[in-house]
Amino acid sequence: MLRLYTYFRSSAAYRVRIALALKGLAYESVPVHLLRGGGEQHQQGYHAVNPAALVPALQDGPHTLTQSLAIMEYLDEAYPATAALLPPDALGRARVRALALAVACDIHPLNNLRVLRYLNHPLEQPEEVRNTWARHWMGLGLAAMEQELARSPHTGLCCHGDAPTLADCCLIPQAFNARRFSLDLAAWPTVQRIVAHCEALEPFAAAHPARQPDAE
Ligand SMILES: N[C@@H](CCC(=O)N[C@@H](CS)C(=O)NCC(=O)O)C(=O)O
Repeated sequence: MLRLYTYFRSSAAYRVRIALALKGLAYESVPVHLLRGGGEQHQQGYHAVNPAALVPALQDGPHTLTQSLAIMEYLDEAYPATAALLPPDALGRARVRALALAVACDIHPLNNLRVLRYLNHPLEQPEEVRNTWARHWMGLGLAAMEQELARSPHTGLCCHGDAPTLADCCLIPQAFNARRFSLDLAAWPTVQRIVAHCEALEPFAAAHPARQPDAE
């Protein structure tokens, strides 16, 4: 049995929820509320699951996995009978990983909850500065992704070809975050087109924050 420690609005958990849905894998959701009572991710019980105090974490039987990209690649390798999240060729896999990492390493960490909170306290930056920071780093990263997606013949209905890959698992949650910070995706038409296409697919819709058992 797969068990996912998740928070409805966490974009890193959202990535894994999409991957699980694309692969048709059933799982139990264990919500970890990132805000309530100072954040359940900081409680000892959760530290035993993930010492980094971050979601997601995935348990597969006795094994606990962390880091959304490592989890998604594990699912792809451990459950090969269902939809592949990486292309069959080495160059294709490198491109998909590069797009996924552009989100997971270059965009998302600068806008994570604990980073934005640190701007508020102890750095004492007002809400407005914090939001400008978030929009700046998201915009810079999405602009770079737009250029890569628009120029490559490998871009299809999805980031790489017409079937969803790890890159789409990362891009769609990041687009959700961008909208939360009032960034208009129209500035990046290829990104916007791919996001619209994927969001209309049932596995992506099922993984959406609003459809989660802990949604508020
Ligand atoms: N690199 C990690 C990032 C995980 C991460 O940053 N998760 C966020 C939610 S999207 C979190 O748990 N934040 C809690 C906090 O900032 O205290 C991954 O891809 O799994």
